[in-house]
Amino acid sequence: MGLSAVGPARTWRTGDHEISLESPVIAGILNVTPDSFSDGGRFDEPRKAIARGRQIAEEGAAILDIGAESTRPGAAPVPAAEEWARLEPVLLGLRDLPIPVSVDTHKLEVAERAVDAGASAINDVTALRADPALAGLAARTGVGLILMHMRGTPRTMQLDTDYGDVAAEVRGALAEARRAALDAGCEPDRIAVDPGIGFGKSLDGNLELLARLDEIASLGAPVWVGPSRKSFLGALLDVGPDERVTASVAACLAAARRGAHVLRVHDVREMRQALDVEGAIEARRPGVVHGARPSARARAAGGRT
Ligand code: HH2
Repeated sequence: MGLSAVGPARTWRTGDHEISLESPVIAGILNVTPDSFSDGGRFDEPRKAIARGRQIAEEGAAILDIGAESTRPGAAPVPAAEEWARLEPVLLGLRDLPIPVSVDTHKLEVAERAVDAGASAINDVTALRADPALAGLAARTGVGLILMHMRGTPRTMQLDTDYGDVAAEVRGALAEARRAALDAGCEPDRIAVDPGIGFGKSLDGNLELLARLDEIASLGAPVWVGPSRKSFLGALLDVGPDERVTASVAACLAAARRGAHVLRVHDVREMRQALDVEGAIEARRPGVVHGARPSARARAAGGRT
């Protein structure tokens, strides 16, 4: 099976943007935190964060996902004022970015300010458990909403990672959260779901969720997935976060084959190259009319590079 999205969702609307999901797209991660598990402290100066945000767009991401509070296992919560102080200069500095910006927050106050400052989507890792009013904000403003599954909070989530049937349980919880967003008035094609790789799951649970992603995609919503550099890859390969780039790309390709539409990654350039190669191969399968999105370089060189 190739990498054309297998889930029924075909577009995801976020604010004024409409993103085609005919083939998988990339959400590039920008953490403006001192303590994120992979890029903590690298972009916590606004100037550096703005430069990295622009680079992420140039490298081929369809969305920029900015976070100002780490959600790594055991992370301490950040007060809203502090979270907003980290986000504001970066959002304002990236107002003219050609791609939509999502903000990774579960706090209504931060989300409202982010939308006022130009964010097109809210990425809620609590799937409305922290503040159900986020759904009302998304409905009123038309921003996209990402509902991610997590058990408990970042402080407690790894204490209990046993599930009877992990894919069925996560699917059920996401279906419920999506229903709540619809009831609050959100339009169906603005609500994405995400199984929350690494959020209250064991190594086996993460692998099973990725293997059974088509069951999440059968909800009919755009599916985000974020295995990038996470510790289950380290557990498989016994390597630290900086050495998990190839593993992250492999996990994302496997997820895309099973219906993931939006791949949330730190390493945008590497992911883009992998998708471009897969897409070029896929386009040459007999009977496939869509799929290949030639790279910018190939387009500029008339496909002769
Ligand atoms: N993972 C992280 C944070 N936000 N959002 C979605 N939708 N899906 C994810 O898998 C996801 C997420 C954790 O990764 P990262 O942002 O790199 O680290 P940290 O939380 O330490 O800043």
